[in-house]
Amino acid sequence: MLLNRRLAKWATAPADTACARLTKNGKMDLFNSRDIDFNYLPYDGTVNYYGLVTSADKAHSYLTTLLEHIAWKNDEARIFGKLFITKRKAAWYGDDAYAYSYSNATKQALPWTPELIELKTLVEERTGTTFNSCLLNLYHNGDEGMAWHSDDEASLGKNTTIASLSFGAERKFMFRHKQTKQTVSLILQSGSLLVMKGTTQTNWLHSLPKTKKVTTPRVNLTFRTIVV
Ligand SMILES: O=C(O)CCC(=O)C(=O)O
Ligand SMILES: [Mn+2]
Repeated sequence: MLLNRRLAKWATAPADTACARLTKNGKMDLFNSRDIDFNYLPYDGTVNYYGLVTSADKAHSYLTTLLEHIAWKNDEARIFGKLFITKRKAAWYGDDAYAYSYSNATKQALPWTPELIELKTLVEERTGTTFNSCLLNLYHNGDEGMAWHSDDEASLGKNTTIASLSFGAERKFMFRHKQTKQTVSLILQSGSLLVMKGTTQTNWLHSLPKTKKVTTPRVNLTFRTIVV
């Protein structure tokens, strides 16, 4: 039943169509266009997938620059009093030295790098939303992923909008409703943008499943707004 519903969802998801359009500054934009208003969640939240927002060449060069210039650190999480060090690496940047706490650990935001400012501007132009911080994750290969969680920390406020940009290996991304347990999956391409908003974080968990099929790195940036 769940599988059928999921397949039905895929069947109704809009396909990419190649086209040219003019951007705000008058440049021709040759990337794929899709119905960015399509909601991948059936209820209780909104997830829009914008498809590719950079060319493949640019996505590759952002991956290389971010791998080199970001202050990557292994994440620490305290679960039932026991300290776990993740294989995945993370970094936290923002307008101010915001403190961000999750999994019983606190991070102090670093000042934006030039490429992060560039990407923040791109994401803000595409989404029409402003952000003041960004959490970056580096998955070296498919052995690394992220467990089910929602980004519902008090510091993000209620009904927060999170914009997620991906570079590198294509990975499956999943949502699971907290009550009904219904799942929705999509593939995040290199250079793509996904937006989670409305009541998504209240009602749905999300995860990046591990996979033996992926042997190359992926960097993900989630632009966020800290409100307190
Ligand atoms: O890597 C991803 O696509 C998701 C990362 C994520 O969910 C998070 O940083 O909270
Ligand atoms: Mn998350």
